[in-house]
Amino acid sequence: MTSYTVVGLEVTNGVAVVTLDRPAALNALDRALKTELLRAFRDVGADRAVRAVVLTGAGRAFCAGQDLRERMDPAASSLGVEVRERYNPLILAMRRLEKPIVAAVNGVAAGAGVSLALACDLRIASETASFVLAFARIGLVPDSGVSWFLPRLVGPARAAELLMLGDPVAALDAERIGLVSRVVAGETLLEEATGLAARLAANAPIAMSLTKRALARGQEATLEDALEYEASLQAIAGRTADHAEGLAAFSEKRPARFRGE
Ligand code: T3D
Repeated sequence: MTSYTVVGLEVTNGVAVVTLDRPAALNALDRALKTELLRAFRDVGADRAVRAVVLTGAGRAFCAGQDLRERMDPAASSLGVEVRERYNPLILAMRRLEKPIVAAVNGVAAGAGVSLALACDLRIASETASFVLAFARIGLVPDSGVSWFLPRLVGPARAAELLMLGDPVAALDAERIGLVSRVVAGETLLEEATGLAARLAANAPIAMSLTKRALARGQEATLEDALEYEASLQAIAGRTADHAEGLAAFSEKRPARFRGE
C-alpha cells in the first residue's frame, strides 16, 4: 500500500481502518485529504487481504465537511469543478468498492462529512456524534450524494427539513430516524465498529460484494427488474466455492471458512 499524510490506514485480520487525520481542523476535507481518501479506497479495493473497511475520524470529530479555509483561498477551484472532480469520484469509489464499509462516526459530521458517512454501507455512532447538514448555513446546496442518500434513509420530508434548516441531529435522534443503526459509548466505538467489520469480513466476499450491488440496484429498479437482477447475481453466487463451503459447513455443523472464491 502507498503512504499517507492525512489519512491513517491499518489492516488487521481482514479489516482496514481508514482514519481521516486532520484533527486540528475537525478532519475538514482539504485537497490533500480528498486525494488521499480516494487513494485509500482504491488501495483497500485492490488488497485481497482486506474484506471489510471501517471509516472514522481522528480526534473529536468525524469530518467537518469541505475545508472552508481552503475554499476562501482566491486560488481555490470553482465549486462545480471541485464537486465534479474531487467529491463525486470519492463517493462513487466508496459505493463501487466491492467490500462493505462501516462508518464509525466518532463526533460531529458536517456537510460533505455527512455525505461520507452516508456513502458507507452501515453506520454506527458514538453518543457524542452529531450530524449537521450545514450546506444551507453557508448558502450552498446539498452535494456529494446527500440529496440522493438522505431521503432514502430518512424519507423526503425529513430530508427536506434537515437540509433546509441545517439543525444538528444528535446521535440518539440520528438512530431514531434511521440515519445510523446503532449508538454506542465513545470509548467502545472503534471496538464495536471493527467487531462489526470483522463479522462482515468473515462472510463470503463475493456474496458481500454482490449484496452491495443488489442493494444499489434495488434503490432504482422496478420489482420485476430487481427480481431479475437478484436472479442473475444469485446465479453467480451459486457457482462460487464459498457457496459450496457454506453448504458443507451447514451439513458438518461448523463455522464456514470463506475464501473469496
Ligand atoms: O468545494 C466546496 O466547497 C464544495 C463542497 C461543499 C461540501 C461541504 O462540506 S459544505 C459544508 C462545509 N462545512 C461546514 O459548513 C461546517 C463548518 N464547521 C462548523 O459548523 C463547526 O465547526 C462544527 C459544527 C463542525 C463543529 O463546531 P465546534 O463548535 O465543535 O468546533 P469549532 O470551534 O467550530 O471548530 C474547531 C476548529 O475546527 C476551528 O479551528 P480553530 O479556530 O480552532 O483554529 C474551526 O475553524 C475548524 N473547522 C471546523 N470546521 C471546519 C474547520 N476548518 C476548516 N473547514 C471546516 N469545515
